[in-house]
Formats: sequence, structure tokens, C-alpha cells
Amino acid sequence: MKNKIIFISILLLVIMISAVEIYAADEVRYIRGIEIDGNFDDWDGKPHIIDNEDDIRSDWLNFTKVGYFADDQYLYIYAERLSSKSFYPWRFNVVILNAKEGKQRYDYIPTKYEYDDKDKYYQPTRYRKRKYAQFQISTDYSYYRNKKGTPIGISFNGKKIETVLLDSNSNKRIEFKLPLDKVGLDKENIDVKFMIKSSFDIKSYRKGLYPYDWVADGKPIIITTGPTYWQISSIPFFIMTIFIVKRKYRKGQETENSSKETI
Ligand SMILES: [Ca+2]
Ligand SMILES: [Ca+2]
Repeated sequence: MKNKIIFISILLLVIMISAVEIYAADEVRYIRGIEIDGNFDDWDGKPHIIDNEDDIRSDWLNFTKVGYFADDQYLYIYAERLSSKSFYPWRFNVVILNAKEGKQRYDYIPTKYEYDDKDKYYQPTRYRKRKYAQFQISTDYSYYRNKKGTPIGISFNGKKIETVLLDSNSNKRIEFKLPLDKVGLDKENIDVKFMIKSSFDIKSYRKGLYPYDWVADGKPIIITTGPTYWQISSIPFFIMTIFIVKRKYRKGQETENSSKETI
């Protein structure tokens, strides 16, 4: 009987410790920020959306995956497209739907899509008129000094903010960050609602198909901003809870043993 109790206690302890370790590893991965450098390993474990491939004809405008992350200052975005050819530029907009400042544009955003079997294409069937603020992302050729890396220019409502040179040879994916103070959302624990819109695709347009690729299809992406201290402080809290549970369990065992002795 005693051996059984010891065995169960050890088993419980092992389960608890491994749970803490997994939880802590997940937390560390989450709180580890994104560095804008052309190395995409830091996107492992961050939220992402897979986008349809049958929603625009030009491969270089066709988004296939978008990752996102936010702290209290920046919205970080990872974008992947179908084409990796270096002579195709990057050119798209990041639309901030719940911007508190800088809303200047109106657009009809698709809210519903239907798959067209004949054209093998996702065509929008419903739209909603929305006002928003807009960041423009494009390959900055004025910055090209050598053939290595990808220079990504970032503008807000038509005004250039900066150019970052990504140390990456593949032109299939990029990463960048957008300053949330431009849209009045540089705060902790608030939602940022955004969408990504490709530039106009003449190839789709000529075939009578909808000429933009939106991510996400039919609805905005929502990410809650930091703070990171919340996530860090939850780890000691979790360990403390386990410690209390363990102490209570041990106390219970002691009472059980002493009552046995009395008998
Ligand atoms: Ca990176
Ligand atoms: Ca797509």
C-alpha cells in the first residue's frame, strides 16, 4: 500500500514537472520577440493564417501564408507568396481597420467568397464598405546597392517611414514591423484588426476575375498586443500553484498515516 502511494506520488510529480516545462517552453517561445533580419526561425510557434492559392492569377501577388505578432509598440508581420523569383517586387498594403488615427481611405472589402468551378477561382460574392488607415509595403529599389538581400520599404498613408534590408536570398518570404503609434494603437492588451491587400492584378482582371488577394479571406485578422510581463509572471504563478497543491497533498498523506498509526 505504502509503495503504491509512493509510486503514484512520483508519477504525479513527473507529470506536473513535465507540464510546467512544456508550459514554460511555450511561454518563452511566445514572449521571444521577432527580429526583423531576414531569419524566419523566430516565427516558429507564432500565430499564422494559410491563404488560398486559387484567389489571384499572378503568383508574385498570391499570398499563401501570413504570420503575425504584436507587442505594445509594433505589429510584426511575416508574409509568404507563391513566387520566389527575385525580379518580382513586393507590393501590397496592410489595412488597419480599427485605427484610432490616420483613417483616410474607403474600400469595398470582400466579406464572402464562393468557389467558381469553371474558373477554379475564389470569387467574392459580398462586400462591405470600410474606412481604414493603410501601410504600404514595397521593394525599395532606391536602396539596392548590391544583389544580396531584400530591401523592404514601409510607408504610412503615402509617407515613407523606413526601409529595412532583409538578409535573405529567397524572395518568397519577408518580415517587417509596423509602428502602432501611427494608428493610435500603441497600448498594452488591445486588439489590432488588420487585413492585407495585394496590389492590382492585371492578369486576373483581364479574365474577368476579382483582381486582389486579401488575407484573411472575408474577415480581419485580430491580434492582441503585449504586455509581455503578463506572460512572464504567469510562469511563477503556475509553479507556486503546483507547490501549494503538493504541500496540501503531503499534509493529507501525513494525516492519513497518523490516523493509521492511531488505529
Ligand atoms: Ca526574424
Ligand atoms: Ca492567395
